[in-house]
Amino acid sequence: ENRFMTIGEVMLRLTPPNYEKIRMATSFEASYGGSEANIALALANLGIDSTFFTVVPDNSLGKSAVRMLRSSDVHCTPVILSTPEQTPTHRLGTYYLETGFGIRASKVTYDRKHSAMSEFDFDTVDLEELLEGITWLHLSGITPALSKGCGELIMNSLKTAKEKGITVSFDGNFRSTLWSWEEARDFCTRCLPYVDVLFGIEPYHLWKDEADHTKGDVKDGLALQPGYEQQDEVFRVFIQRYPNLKCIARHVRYAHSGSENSLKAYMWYEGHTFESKLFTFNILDRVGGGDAFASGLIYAMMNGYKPMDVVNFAVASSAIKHTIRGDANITDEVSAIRNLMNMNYDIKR
Ligand code: KDG
Repeated sequence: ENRFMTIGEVMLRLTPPNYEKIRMATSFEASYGGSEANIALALANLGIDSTFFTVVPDNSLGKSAVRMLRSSDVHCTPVILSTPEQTPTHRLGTYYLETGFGIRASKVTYDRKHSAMSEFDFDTVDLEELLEGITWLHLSGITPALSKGCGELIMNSLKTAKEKGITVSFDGNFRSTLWSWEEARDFCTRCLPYVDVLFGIEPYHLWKDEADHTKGDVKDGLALQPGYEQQDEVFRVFIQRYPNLKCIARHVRYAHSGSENSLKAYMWYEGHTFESKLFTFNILDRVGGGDAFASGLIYAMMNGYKPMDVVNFAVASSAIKHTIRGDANITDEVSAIRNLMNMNYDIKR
């Protein structure tokens, strides 16, 4: 049986209602987010045995975050409720989200410094024990950006997971307000040899050496939208350098006017590059789209889907998430995603 685990920070998310800007807001809607927590939630909702490990303060905020995860059947028994002795600042990381509308982009403001997770001393955590019985571990580039201790936790988890023969997925998830791209690149380069399934290589400049092989992919530090040939070439460069990678997936957004968006994905798997269908939809809440893509892909791989179905299921999962308020794809019917995956979506012109 598949047993999934992920490690990361769960945060309180505060959003002004009705697409208001923060300056206008007289109230905030409270929910919870965090890339890894979103994935744990999505997989639990799809019926996967899913465990989340984090540190939250032992107060109402921390406990509410855990309660929210448990209400979707995420196992949170390894969660550490930290006391003021363990983490003196004793706080739950928070982020404010100004939800974009049409041409106005969403904006995230973090208030997460000195959170319980980032201050915790993980030397006391027995990773062998934590990962016992787990078959798939997912990690992301957000956690190591929080503190040195969190970086070591992620690196040690990767090593322990490999020793135990656990499948490891990793999402680069670059957050420019948490660390520099040089720091992110150095960390990701160290962790890639332990990774089986890689997401979030969009900021090609994270691995500029590799990007240089792919002529013209980077302009002013930004990745250009690739075509099939170009993406295939990028994947091959990665595979040559990190032959341990079994799957690399990248989802690409194409913005249209208004709130309409299209999404497709490319995936390297079993020696080939697969290109998904293009899905076009209106956006209600785009935060967590990448996490929904990752959780969809993990679900499909765990269930032995054929490669084209893996990539289409992953994009369908992300497309659905864009229509759901909140960070996570809480769709609890696999058939809803499968139906979308099988629909003949094409670009509207
Ligand atoms: O992918 C969605 C995340 O960005 C959101 O849940 C918040 O984890 C978060 C972060 O650190 O940005």
